Amino acid sequence: MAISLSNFLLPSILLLATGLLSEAATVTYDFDVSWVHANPDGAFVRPVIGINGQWPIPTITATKGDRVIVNVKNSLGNETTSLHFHGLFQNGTTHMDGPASVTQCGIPPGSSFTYDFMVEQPGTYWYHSHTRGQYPDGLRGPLIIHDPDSPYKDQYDEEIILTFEDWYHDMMNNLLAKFISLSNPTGAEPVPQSALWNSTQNISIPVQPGKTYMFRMVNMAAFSAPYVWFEGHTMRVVEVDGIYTEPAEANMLYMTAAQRYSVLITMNNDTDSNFAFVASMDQDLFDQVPEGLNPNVTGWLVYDDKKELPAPAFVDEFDPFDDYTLVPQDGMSLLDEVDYSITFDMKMDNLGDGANYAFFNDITYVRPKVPTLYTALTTGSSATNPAVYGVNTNSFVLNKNDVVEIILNNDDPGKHPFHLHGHEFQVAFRSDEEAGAYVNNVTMPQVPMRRDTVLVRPNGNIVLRFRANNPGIWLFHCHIEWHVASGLVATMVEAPLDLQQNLKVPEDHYQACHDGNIPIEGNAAGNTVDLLDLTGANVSPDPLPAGFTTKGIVALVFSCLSALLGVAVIAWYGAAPIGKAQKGSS
Ligand SMILES: *[C@@H]1O[C@H](CO)[C@@H](O)[C@H](O)[C@H]1NC(C)=O
Ligand SMILES: *[C@@H]1O[C@H](CO)[C@@H](O)[C@H](O)[C@H]1NC(C)=O
Ligand SMILES: *[C@@H]1O[C@H](CO)[C@@H](O)[C@H](O)[C@H]1NC(C)=O
Ligand SMILES: *[C@@H]1O[C@H](CO)[C@@H](O)[C@H](O)[C@H]1NC(C)=O
Ligand SMILES: *[C@@H]1O[C@H](CO)[C@@H](O)[C@H](O)[C@H]1NC(C)=O
Ligand SMILES: *[C@@H]1O[C@H](CO)[C@@H](O)[C@H](O)[C@H]1NC(C)=O
Ligand SMILES: *[C@@H]1O[C@H](CO)[C@@H](O)[C@H](O)[C@H]1NC(C)=O
Ligand SMILES: [Cu+2]
Repeated sequence: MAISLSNFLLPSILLLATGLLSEAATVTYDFDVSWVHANPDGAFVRPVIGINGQWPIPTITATKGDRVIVNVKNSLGNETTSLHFHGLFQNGTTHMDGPASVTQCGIPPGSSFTYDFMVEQPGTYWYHSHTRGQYPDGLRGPLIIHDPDSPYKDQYDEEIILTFEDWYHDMMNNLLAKFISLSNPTGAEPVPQSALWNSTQNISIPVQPGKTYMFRMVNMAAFSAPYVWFEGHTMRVVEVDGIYTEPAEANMLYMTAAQRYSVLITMNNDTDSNFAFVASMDQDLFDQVPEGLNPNVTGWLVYDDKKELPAPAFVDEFDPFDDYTLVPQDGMSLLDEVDYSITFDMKMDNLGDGANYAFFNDITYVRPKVPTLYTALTTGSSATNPAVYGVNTNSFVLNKNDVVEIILNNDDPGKHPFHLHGHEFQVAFRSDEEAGAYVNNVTMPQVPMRRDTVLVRPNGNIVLRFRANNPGIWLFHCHIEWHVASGLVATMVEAPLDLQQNLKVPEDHYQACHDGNIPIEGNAAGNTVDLLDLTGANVSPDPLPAGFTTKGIVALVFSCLSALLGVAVIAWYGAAPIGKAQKGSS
């Protein structure tokens, strides 16, 4: 057990003695993760990842101040797994954050692993697999932290959880293999077959006239961002990503993958009709819209179950609420003295294997041999040198309590939702699309919106700020699962020496590494002697051979398909050895 009983009881008793402890409880979940079958869109039965034989998987619920324990047994048989509790700071427990190869080893089939942490943040969260490309196969569910002191608790009668998902008929493993391959040089992402509300379609929510409901909406999609609206009703936004906001009226929201909104909706006073609510997937994200795709999923607010469920009216123009205008209810002002500024220029491009990858500053993420946290814990004073984590983890070392700024220039015509683990950030600036790189002459809001996942617009930029007040290893990444797989990930190594002093990793975490044959000491390559020798580290494929361009690859692939240029293909393979060869790097 991570926290020994006496360690845990002592502070509790102290709190009790000072009369501060009201009802802090320990909430325990036993999760046996295994394959089950499901058909959420009514069109196709497929294997999905369930918990305790069930799918959809359970909601994790706790109250602010509780301790949460999740005992995971991996019964998948053929895949490793891990769980991330999206949006929770894991303050003091970075080893419970979940990303495999970052803060833990993936849990191999047959192994068990305990997550054990305190929840101090009220709000709407979710949990999902953080092992390569796995959550869209079904391992994703809501996580709700109740707040006895909510500023809005007197303003609604009931709360309703509403999750959005995009749904693929094929399994992620197959889709990933096709996505990152020579035959997909443009990096076109697989398009889902359907959209779901609450892991199904056509849901009815019985409502009572005059009552106010708080809808906790979570976008658990792999890729998609829906426009969301309730016909005949107005939403009042009161929480984004766990941050209470000043109430803001909205008729339509745009929710990127991983974002959450709590909205208050007051029902009409009569029961004359029922009302549709709709999520319509933003088709700008799709390179090619397959014929027959229905991007919409509908549900109904049902005032009278004897009356019809009306089809939603078509909306011709999407004009969603701009989250950049939200004001946190606590009034926290802009962090205006920046200690450390990081600029990320992000782009998508091909590497020598012909596949398409995503880059921050020309680096595409490749997971290290040793989980980054274990490198931080075992490299002594060298832990403050980003080199020990390996080039392809794209690591940045942050000093404790510095104000950190991330400037992200999106040199790509796509929209991307960026997420930082371990923190919420201020969105100090967000440009319009096509604004190009950030220029330091803008006016920033005095009280900026805070959240943990934010959209950057096509060829636009964002500026995010946070205080490095949470020692740990925290990923910064695009929350489109395809782009995680193609490398749009960087690593924040926050106060590593502090971790060496204070963090105790429980034995079952190392056991998972042992079971999976993964080294737990030394630099990213597992070298415990010469910490700056990264020979053998995992690295990305070589760059394209000189003279090849994306266009060239497209032409080449087209030629392959028409089977005319077999000779050129052989030359191609000869010119560029395929695969993530493990070779020395500095
Ligand atoms: C929801 O309703 C639509 C329209 O009637 C139908 O095509 C679809 O199959 C339904 N979905 C499910 C899961 O039953
Ligand atoms: C793992 O097992 C599931 C369920 O039997 C199967 O559908 C899936 O294809 C398997 N995955 C791999 C990578 O073999
Ligand atoms: C949606 O699913 C959650 C659990 O995931 C459940 O608590 C909630 O009641 C469902 N909402 C509706 C409207 O059915
Ligand atoms: C419902 O009735 C209440 C009380 O009379 C009133 O304040 C409210 O505006 C009405 N709501 C609507 C949507 O008409
Ligand atoms: C989905 O909804 C949008 C917005 O109302 C509409 O324009 C579109 O035609 C709908 N698509 C389908 C297949 O119903
Ligand atoms: C900021 O600088 C850019 C590029 O130099 C310029 O186009 C823009 O007008 C400037 N904006 C303001 C508010 O000065
Ligand atoms: C983490 O806890 C420390 C000590 O209580 C506190 O100073 C810091 O603000 C917390 N960080 C976050 C992100 O909540
Ligand atoms: Cu992305």
